[in-house]
This record gives sequence, structure tokens and C-alpha cells, in this order.
Amino acid sequence: MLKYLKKYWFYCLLAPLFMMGELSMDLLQPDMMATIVDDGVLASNMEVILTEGVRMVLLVVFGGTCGVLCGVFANIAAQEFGNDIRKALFSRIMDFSFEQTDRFTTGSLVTRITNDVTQVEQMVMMSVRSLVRCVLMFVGGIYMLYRQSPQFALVAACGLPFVTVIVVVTLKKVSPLYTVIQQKLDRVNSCMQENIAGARVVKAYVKEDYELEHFSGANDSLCDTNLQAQTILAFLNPSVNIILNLCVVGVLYVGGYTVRQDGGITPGQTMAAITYLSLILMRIVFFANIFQTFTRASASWRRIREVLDTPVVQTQVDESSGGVPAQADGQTGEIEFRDVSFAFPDAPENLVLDHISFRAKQGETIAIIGSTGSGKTSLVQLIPRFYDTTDGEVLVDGQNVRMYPMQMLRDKIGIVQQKTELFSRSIRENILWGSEEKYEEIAACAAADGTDNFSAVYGVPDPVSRAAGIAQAEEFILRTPDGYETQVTEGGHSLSGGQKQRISIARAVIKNPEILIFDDSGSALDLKTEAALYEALNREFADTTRIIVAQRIFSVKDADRILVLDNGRICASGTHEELLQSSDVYREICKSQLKKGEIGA
Ligand code: DCP
Ligand code: MG
Repeated sequence: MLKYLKKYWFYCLLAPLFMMGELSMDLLQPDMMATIVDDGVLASNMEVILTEGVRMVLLVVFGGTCGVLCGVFANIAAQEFGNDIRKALFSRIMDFSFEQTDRFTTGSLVTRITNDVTQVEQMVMMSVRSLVRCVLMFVGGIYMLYRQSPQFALVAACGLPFVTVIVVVTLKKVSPLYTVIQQKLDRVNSCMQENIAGARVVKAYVKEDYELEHFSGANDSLCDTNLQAQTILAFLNPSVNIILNLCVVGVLYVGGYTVRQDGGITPGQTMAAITYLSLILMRIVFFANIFQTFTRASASWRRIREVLDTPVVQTQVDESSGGVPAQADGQTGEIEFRDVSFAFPDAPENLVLDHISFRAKQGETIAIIGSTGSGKTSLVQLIPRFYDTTDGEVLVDGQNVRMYPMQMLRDKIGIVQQKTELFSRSIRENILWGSEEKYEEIAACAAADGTDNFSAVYGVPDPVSRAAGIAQAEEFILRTPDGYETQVTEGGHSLSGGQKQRISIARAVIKNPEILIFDDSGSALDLKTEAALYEALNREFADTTRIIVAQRIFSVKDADRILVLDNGRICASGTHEELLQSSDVYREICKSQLKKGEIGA
């Protein structure tokens, strides 16, 4: 934690310094009150009352200023520290491979980056402010009490052990509950996360009541534990108060007893002693509070560390084999699978791809067809290296994908994933997303005035509308009231499945990549639109290697080569006509779809 705090050491130092200023003023007050009472009120000396009073006001102003400055610096330290940790967490999560994200679960990651960071922030705040204040106040209070009279200090010394015992016993009972509370909070959060994200499914199955019960269960359990902790804590203040009051009685007794003797303790001193006494004893209660915050924060910090300490696998370039690859004799967009086998890291015994070999030359269209779960998505995900092969190698332009710097490899590839992901920005920004650098002027132009006057200004066709045209998205985009500036809602819920798919296609196309991968990207398009899409691709991307994953014969029949995937193996490959002759599986697929009239040709 110090590593992150180091940057703000200056503020961490300033805050306690100002705190000391504030604190000394707090500690001086009762002493001055004593003077006012003894030398002013009791001696009927108005002058002392006035001068002391003015001094008190000035000191209060000074103390208050110190307090404000302490708060400001403590906040700067804590907030900046939290900000840095959130950034570190976010960037680490962005670097996570898919299976790492899966392992932590989205809900837990969100909790960690929000709630847990806040807890730790609070701890920093407490350390530089309350903890310092608590300790100084305690020590200073004892000193000031002793200065009034050593006998008072003796009374405090009698009360102190009792208060300490009460606080320690309470903490012992409460601290373990805090860890439980944190876990239960996690459960409430993930339950909520799931239900909000899956609200459509819950509604579709009319499972609101069931889910409400599920949520209530988690929530009630959190509430129970919280109540349990609070009930224990409820005893703390009253018990300490009882001790405190007993001590006050002791002070009054000592004070009253000696006040009558000449040169004994004065009434003002007795008054001041009572104030100091409560300052000292209440500090122990405050200390208990701080301790609780620390317990919570250390649990949170552990959870943050879990994320930060997770090594980022798989994104490293395999330096041992030469680093940045040379271009293979002018070929661009060539893909080769050499005897590739693949299993997901979390289920290594279950081979999802089994000895796959094939080659796609520049400009070729390779289609992959197969039943659900046959491994199509897994296969194409190996090309941009979302996962690493278990065995064998994947080559792009004649070089193993492990040898490319990530950016270089992924720049070559435009992939439309099976599950479309859109961001809550305008359609234009969604299409440009990932290519902003390439089309800096357009991005700037759109950001500046929110229109697509780019073509008018620069006299060249707008790449966004070209990409949308190829993806067959232009037609529906222009029908929306705001056109390209239409805002997409979170998760793209404001668009239909096919519309989302077309925007993601445009996003891949605008990159002008060497390799285009469509993972089931025609599934939500009607046959006419899909045909138009392929026609546009043939026209505009004739030199781009295309990989089309599909379940429909219609989507694959015009490909240069079709790979029939069955249970992770390529069981047949060839053109549509060849496969009709040679492959039983392919013929079966054809027959089943012809019956449903889906083949379309
Ligand atoms: N699988 C897995 N872990 C994942 C993803 C998938 O264990 N994170 C398994 C489930 C399937 C197999 O891998 O049995 C192949 O999954 P694919 O997603 O590659 O299957 P397809 O893309 O062919 O199926 P679909 O047509 O439904 O998209
Ligand atoms: Mg798939």
C-alpha cells in the first residue's frame, strides 16, 4: 500500500502537522476555561474574563483553520491514492485474459473497484487524520490532566483499565463479524448485478418473485449480521459512559476534598479535569472505531491485491523466438493452423479443438460450419490470440501469433464476435471505436460539432458511412432521427439484434484489416441483407482474407472453401459442390435446412 501512498507523502505529512495545530488548541481550551473561572469569575475580575475570552476566540479561529487544512490535505492524499488504485485495478482488469475475468466474475470485480477501494481510501484518511488525532489527544490529554493535578491523573489511571477491557472485549466480538459482512455484501452485490443484467430473462420467465426471494435471502442475511454487530457495539458507549461518570465522581471528590484546603485544587481546575478526563477515555472508544475501519480496510486491501497480483498471462510477446516478425514475402492476411489442439485453461482435459490444420491465402473466403458447441468460436478466437493454443501453432502471415506484439497482431484482424458489444455512445463513435487513431480527423470532427460534414470539409467520402454501407447498416441508421449521432443505450438495448450485429460489422470493416473474421455475424440478418453484405464484401474486400463462421448453409455456400467442424475436428472441407458430393455431415445439414426452406438458393 505504501507503494501507492509514496507519491503523496507530502500531503500525508502536512495533514498530521496541521492536525497538531488544531489539537493543541483543543487541548488548551479547558485550561483557559479554568483560568477564566478561577481568576475571572471567582475573583470577580472582568478584565481576565475578557482578555482570556478574546484569546480563546483567536485560538479557536487558528485551530479551525488548521483543522480545515488538515482535512483538505488528508482528503487529497486519500482521494488521489484511491484514484491511483482504481486506475491500476482497471488497467489490470483490462489486461486480464477472458478466463481470468471469468474466474473473478464481473460482479466481484465491480465491487472491488468501487466498494473495496472506498474502504481503503477511508483507512488512509483515518490514518493521517483520526489516528494521529486520537493518539495525540490521548497523550496530550493525560499530560494536561496531570498538569491540573497529579491526583486527577490517578483517578484517570483507575478508570483506564476498565475502559480498555470493555473496548477490547467488544472488538474481539465484532471484528470477525466484519469479514462476514463483507462477504455477505459481495453476495448481495452479485445477486443484484445478475438480476439487473438479466432483467429480461427474469421477466421472460416471470421469475420476479423467485429472484426477489433469492435477493431477500442474501439481503436479510447481511442485515442480520449487521444488526448483530451493531447490538454488540450498542453496549460500548453506555458502558464507557458509566466508567466515565464514576471517574467524574472521583474527580469531584478529590477536587471537592482538596478545594477546601488552602493551596489545594481550585474549582476551575476541577472543571477542566472533568473535560480532559472525558477527552482521554472517549479516545479509547474512538480508537475502537479506527480499529474497525482498519479491519474492514485490510479485508478490502486483500481483495484488491488479489486482482493486482494476478499475473497477466498470454499477452506477452514470445521474445525468445525473435520478437517483431518480418513480413512473409509480401503476403498479407495469410492464416495457417498447424495441427492445432486447444482446451480451455479451466478445463484442460476437455479438448475443444482436436488437431486442426488448414490454410487460408490472401483474399480467400473460408467458411466454418458446424453444430453448436463444435468449437467454431474457439477456433477463430485463436487467431487474434484471445487464447493460446494448447498444442500446435497458429500462423498469421507466416509467423506464429505468439511472436507478434499484441497491437500489431490485432491491427491486422477485424473480428466481429458472436456476442455483440456496443458502448453507450453515438453510433458513429461505436463504429469508429478502435480506429480513432486511424481516422483522427473524423473523430475530432464528429466530436467538435456532432455532424457528419466530414465529406463536405475534406472532400473525401466519409469512412464511417462507407463502413456502414458495406455492413448494410446505413439504411437503418439514416432512418433514425439523429442518424449517426443516435445514442446507443448501455449494452445496445435500444437496437435490435440485427442492428447491433451490423454496427459491429461496420466497426470491424472500418479498420480495413488484412483479415476479417465473422463469428456467426449473419445469424440475426435476413437472407437478403446477408447476401447484400457478402456481395459488398466481395466488392470492397476482395484482397482481404475472410473467415465466416455460420450455422446456415446459405451463409457458407459461396465460400472458396468450407470447413465442416464436428466435435472439434474438421470432418470435411471443400467447396459447396464438392462437399455435397463427399460429406455426409454436410449433406445432412443441407437437407435439414432445405426442409425448413432456409437455404435460400
Ligand atoms: N467452452 C468452454 N469454456 C468456454 C467456452 C466454451 O469450456 N469459455 C466449451 C463449450 C463447448 C466448446 O467449448 O463445448 C466449444 O465452444 P464454442 O463456443 O467454440 O462452440 P461454437 O462456437 O461452435 O458454438 P455456437 O455455434 O453455439 O457458437
Ligand atoms: Mg460460437
